[in-house]
Amino acid sequence: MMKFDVLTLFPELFDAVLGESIIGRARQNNIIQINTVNIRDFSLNKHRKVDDYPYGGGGGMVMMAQPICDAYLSIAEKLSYKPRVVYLSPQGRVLNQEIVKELSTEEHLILLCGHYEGIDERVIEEIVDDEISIGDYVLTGGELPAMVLIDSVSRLIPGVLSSEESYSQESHYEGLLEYPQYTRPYEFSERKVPGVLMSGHHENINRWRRQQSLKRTYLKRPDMFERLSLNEADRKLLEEALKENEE
Ligand code: 21W
Repeated sequence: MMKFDVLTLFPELFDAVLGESIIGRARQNNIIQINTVNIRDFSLNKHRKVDDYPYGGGGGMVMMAQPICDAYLSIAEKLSYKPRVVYLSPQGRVLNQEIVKELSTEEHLILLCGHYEGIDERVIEEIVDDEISIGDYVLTGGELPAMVLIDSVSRLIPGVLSSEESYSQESHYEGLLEYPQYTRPYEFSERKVPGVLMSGHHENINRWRRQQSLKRTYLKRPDMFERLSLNEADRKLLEEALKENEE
């Protein structure tokens, strides 16, 4: 079973998102365990204060080292091994599927969520092994990024996805975008389902889907396309698709 412990000031946010659907089911089946630790419970202050003014002045507040480190120790002191501590931070390496895969090989992750103000740098020096961002835009805290990380890592844990659900694993893996999908009715708002999908000819269907994936990646995600090295067959498929586009 893979374990996640989350150090946060907002533990209530997690159950709302990670208690439902695929992740909720995986938790019920004991395939993953997600535990939140409220950093505020480790405040030594009678008002449960966990932040203070920054040395050197300037605006905002900084999360104090002591409550965070004590929250961490409340987990770590029970263990005979040292779990990897990931700090969700705008300064981290930007999360991608390769990093997700790497994290999914860990037995136990401790995720530290900071807040707008940021945390005392000595916490990072003392307990953090890895800093991860989810992209170059500004959020109000590390909670949503932690949930993104848990969701993306969990779906790679064997048993989390059903065999049908893991079927749709392949495409982003290979560095290609998904092909377009359709379900009933055959005609919606005067738009019909592509004929090949109605043909029952599975070789043609697979060829068409591959072609659509290549075309979409080329047109919508040139950055992803650049990293591909296409074989002869795929090059021909794409060329054919782009010709049709010109007509
Ligand atoms: C936003 C924290 C801005 C800190 C001087 C020094 C975690 C995040 C976050 C946040 C600041 C991630 C300051 C993508 C994100 C996160 C909140 C800057 C002010 N002044 N991935 N420090 N985007 N964001 N602190 O925002 O915690 S992963």
